[in-house]
Amino acid sequence: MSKKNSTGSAKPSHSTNYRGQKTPSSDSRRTYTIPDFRLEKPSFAIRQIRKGDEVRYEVEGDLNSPVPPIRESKYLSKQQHIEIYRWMLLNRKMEQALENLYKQGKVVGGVYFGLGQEACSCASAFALHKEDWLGPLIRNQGSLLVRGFSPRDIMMQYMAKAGSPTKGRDASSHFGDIQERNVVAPISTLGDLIPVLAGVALGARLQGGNIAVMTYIGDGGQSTGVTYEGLNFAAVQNLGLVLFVENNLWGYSTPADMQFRVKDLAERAIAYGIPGVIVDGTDACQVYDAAHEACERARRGEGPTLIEAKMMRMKGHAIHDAAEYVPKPLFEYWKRRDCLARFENYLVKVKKWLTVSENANLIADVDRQLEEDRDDAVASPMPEPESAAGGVYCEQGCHEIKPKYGMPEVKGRASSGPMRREAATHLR
Ligand SMILES: Cc1ncc(C[n+]2csc(CCOP(=O)(O)OP(=O)(O)O)c2C)c(N)n1
Ligand SMILES: [Mg+2]
Repeated sequence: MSKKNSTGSAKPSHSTNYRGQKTPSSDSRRTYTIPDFRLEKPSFAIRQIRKGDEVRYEVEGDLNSPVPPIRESKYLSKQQHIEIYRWMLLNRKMEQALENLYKQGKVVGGVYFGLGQEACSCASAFALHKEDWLGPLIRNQGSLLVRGFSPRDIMMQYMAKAGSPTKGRDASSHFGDIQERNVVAPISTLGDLIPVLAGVALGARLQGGNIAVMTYIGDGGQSTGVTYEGLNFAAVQNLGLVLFVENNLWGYSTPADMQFRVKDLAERAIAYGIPGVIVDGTDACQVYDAAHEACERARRGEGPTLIEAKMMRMKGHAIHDAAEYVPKPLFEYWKRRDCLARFENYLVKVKKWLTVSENANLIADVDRQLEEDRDDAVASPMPEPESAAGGVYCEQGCHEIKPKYGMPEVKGRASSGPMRREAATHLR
């Protein structure tokens, strides 16, 4: 029986300190840990300065701190390090090629870049197994490469060529592959990929297996209501969602400091009742290790993980945006922390896993592949005008859509009756 106080209510769960102030008793105090794997915790803030109609940003804080080393991976083999490095090189150089194609007037529409974020895209997707699923955003072109799309596919898509994944129907990265590569096409309505990917994990669960489903959301996009709904659903259902919150300090031209009050976006995991971790998004080893551990949890059926990857968007929102609102010292600070240059230095000089000539050969090989793919993409035809409406709407029966996951087989279930207890337990 609980003790009653003078007003007859149950004893409150706090005690009184020597000043007579009420303090929570130890059993009611909650403590949470958000592991932070970074080897450097940048301390600066971006301030908005307004003068009349003019708005600009200034950065305050220590911008001269030494560049952190790469953290040793607990899981990656030497060969896997080199593979990730190659994907990152391909990612960066493909985007440089796309920029040139745009300037030559060959790209239809805009180009979105992941400059500075290649480690996050490539090392995260590298942690997925074949049966897992990926839902990239438009900056995650590196994830698409790792998942098996070629630079040719991506360049053709940007040029809206007939042979592109969407046959010229879309001009940026809104394409996926639900048959072979298990890739959900990016959804531009920010946050909407989260419930979709949670649904994929639920579909797999209903088939009796737990898989990892990985998707991304930006520091801006994470404020959307659907982010909360999707992640909460995944948490409650214990679905294997691996959510990368890519905190690249800018959402279009709005600095992260003006978008949320929490210190770290990983803290939001606490409110969902799921693990949250922080990594340096410019360190491929930290990104991979966190992604690998989250994917393993997912495959064990232990539910979602939120990984905040901190880094910096090193270009404007898209090619039309020169990012003049970004304070120059911030670019200089993050340029010194370039994910590709630091990983190259780690492999060649620190670990000595690549000799200087092996590295030069690897770079030349990537250049060769990109040139071939680019020439092929440029030379390939545009769609025939008469085909414009094809594949947009379809008549019933004009092509077959094969579901990857069907309805669950439920023992003894009446054909249209409610799901019985045996099936419902699979949802836990
Ligand atoms: C629900 C929704 N609101 C607004 C937009 C318009 N929009 C597209 S990108 C963008 C900024 C996104 O910033 P962030 O999420 O930080 O991603 P980043 O571009 O930095 O990768 C906005 C506001 C959108 N696509 N979807
Ligand atoms: Mg952002």
